[in-house]
Amino acid sequence: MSKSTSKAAGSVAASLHAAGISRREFLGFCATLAAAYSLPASAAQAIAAALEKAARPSVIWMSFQECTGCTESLTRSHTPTVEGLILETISLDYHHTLQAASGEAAEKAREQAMHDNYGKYLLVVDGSIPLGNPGFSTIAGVSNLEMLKETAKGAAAIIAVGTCATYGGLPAALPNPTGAVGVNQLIKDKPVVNVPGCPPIPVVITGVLAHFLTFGKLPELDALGRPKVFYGESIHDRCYRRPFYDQGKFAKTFDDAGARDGWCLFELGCKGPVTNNACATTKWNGGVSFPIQSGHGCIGCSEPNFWDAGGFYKALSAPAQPLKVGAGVAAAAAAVGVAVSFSNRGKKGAAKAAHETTTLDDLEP
Ligand code: FSX
Repeated sequence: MSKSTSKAAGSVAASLHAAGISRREFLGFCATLAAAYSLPASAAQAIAAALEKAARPSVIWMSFQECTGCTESLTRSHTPTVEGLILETISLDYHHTLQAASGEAAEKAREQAMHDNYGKYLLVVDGSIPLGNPGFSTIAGVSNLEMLKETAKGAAAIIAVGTCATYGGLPAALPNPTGAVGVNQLIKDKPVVNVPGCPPIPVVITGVLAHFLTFGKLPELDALGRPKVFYGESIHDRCYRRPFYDQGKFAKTFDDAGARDGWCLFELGCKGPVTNNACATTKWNGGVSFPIQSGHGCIGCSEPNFWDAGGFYKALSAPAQPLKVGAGVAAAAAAVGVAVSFSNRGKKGAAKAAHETTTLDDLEP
């Protein structure tokens, strides 16, 4: 957490310098950001210049009904990280889990940050808000709903982090005993960015913050309020096992020969085809791996109502028929692996035509 407790102070450049970040590392991050946002490579220099001049914005982070997985994801990924750098470049003025202050001192820090940065601070929320009873979840004796409304008033924008804050998440699983809802079901007069995932990918959270730092505005959102740059494609679209799906090669158990050879996990319940997220591209733990790469299907944790959308090990509707792929193509696909998964995006139309359309509605409750 930033040492600053009440005011956004200093520039991003000063903070990075103090953190011992080399120019080369910094430019590398800017190039990654430019690529993520589909900007030309030359934009990296402009991003670097903007970040170097940017004032550190005040960020107030509120945690409601959640498991702390979102904060764990962000802070325990790897150190030092670009994620960590971004945390160092903001003035994180309030965060229950990370701040040293407690009790009245903690609440005073929140009030001070709100007062000093009224209309300019970013509000990050993780966890859902219970509407069933104000006493279900409180902080310093204040209900989550009241605290959200009070803190949202002076926010420039709100970032809802995690599936709980975006759609209600696990606390909203049937029968939703606390009446849990997400932020954008309550706050209608402020821009709200949804960053779903249970938990979300660290670099996606920090990527949204970096976008705000760099461009002074929030990224382009899709119909569900998610940044298109990270949620624009399904995991299936970018999955390295995709060539095997297109060849109709599916693992039947988690330890059969197909599974060991990296065949598609669709029949074992993988929800990659109906889940929009960046796991297959940014991956986790510094780009080391992601669930499908470690042998488990995607559970669709960044989609609304994923917990009630059917069994994690129950397959989506099966392909009507495998794509007709010749032996030569199959051999090439096996040989070139990841590269083919990208080229296969061009076959998406054919794949769609040959397979039943699958949606979360296809899952039996
Ligand atoms: Fe929810 Fe996050 Fe899942 Fe947990 O804060 S998105 S239960 S990882 O912790 O809110």
